[in-house]
Amino acid sequence: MKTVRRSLVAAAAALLLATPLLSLAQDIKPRLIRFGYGLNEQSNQGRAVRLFASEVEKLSGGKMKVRAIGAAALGPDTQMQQALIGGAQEMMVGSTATLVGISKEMALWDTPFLFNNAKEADAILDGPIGQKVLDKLPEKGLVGLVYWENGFRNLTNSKRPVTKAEDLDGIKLRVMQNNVYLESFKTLGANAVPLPFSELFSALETKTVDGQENPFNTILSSKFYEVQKYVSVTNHVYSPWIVLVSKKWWDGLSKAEQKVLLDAAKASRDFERKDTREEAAKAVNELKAKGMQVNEVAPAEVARMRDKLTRVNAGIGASVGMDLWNETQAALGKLRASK
Ligand code: TK8
Repeated sequence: MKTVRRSLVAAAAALLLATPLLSLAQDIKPRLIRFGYGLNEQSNQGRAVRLFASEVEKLSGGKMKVRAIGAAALGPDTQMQQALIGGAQEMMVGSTATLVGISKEMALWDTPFLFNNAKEADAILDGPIGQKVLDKLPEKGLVGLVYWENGFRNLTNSKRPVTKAEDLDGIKLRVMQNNVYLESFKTLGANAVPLPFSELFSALETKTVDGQENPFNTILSSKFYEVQKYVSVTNHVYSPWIVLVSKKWWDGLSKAEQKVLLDAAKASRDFERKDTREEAAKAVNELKAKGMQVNEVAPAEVARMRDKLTRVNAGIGASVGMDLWNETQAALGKLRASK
């Protein structure tokens, strides 16, 4: 009798424990997610995509699988965005800057010198303003889950150290396919040319362009040191990456499946930012060891660049809407005052 009772209790307990698993099993179907990205597998982007993939597998009990496809094998950012909108691809991560053609509010993140440090970037991107910008995506056929850190961008070129804006004169500089970047570098005096990232290495190698700008991590992982001599520490803009889902596909997922993706995306964001910051801190020395000549830009010269670039701010305000622009400035003012 005693054993019967004990086994009954055990069975009841097992049933209780299994209930959430049962509902999970029903709500989560086998899914294959094609996840594209632009950098190579050894990059911070590649590492974070792998973390995302393993989180998705874990949280879905092995049912949802991520097939990570890097090095722009599914095309540059803009092409993958279209594939997501059309439903031919499920997910991607890429720059917010290349998304402005689809969702103009993204241009907010192109504002030169918007953030003074990563803490400000995290607070704004993960707060109500970042969410407001993400909320504009569904009407365009995309769902934005989280922002990752691409990072503060710095200049490289094969001609000369850039210590002031005037040094950019005549330098053919690749920029992302984005008007704010194009205007910003024209304003500073460079001969700015938009090109997809996937074509950048060979453009630098063949001297189709003389220079480019990207965070230290990317300069290192994409081996730009093989084709560029000078790094100038300008930190001219903080650029985010954004994890995107095809809305067509997302709408067909259960709430439980959507939660798996969002939770995994948040875990990947936290991992990615930490990993990227650790790598960035070491990258300058590695770039020097690879033979690059690194120069700081004097604060007074950075301030002059900044002044020149305030001209592009009016255009950004107009395209993202003055309400959003003013709200962002106010939030930053508040953050800075609370220090
Ligand atoms: C990768 C790009 C890259 C960006 C660029 O697909 O294009 O320079 O910084 O990270 O989005």
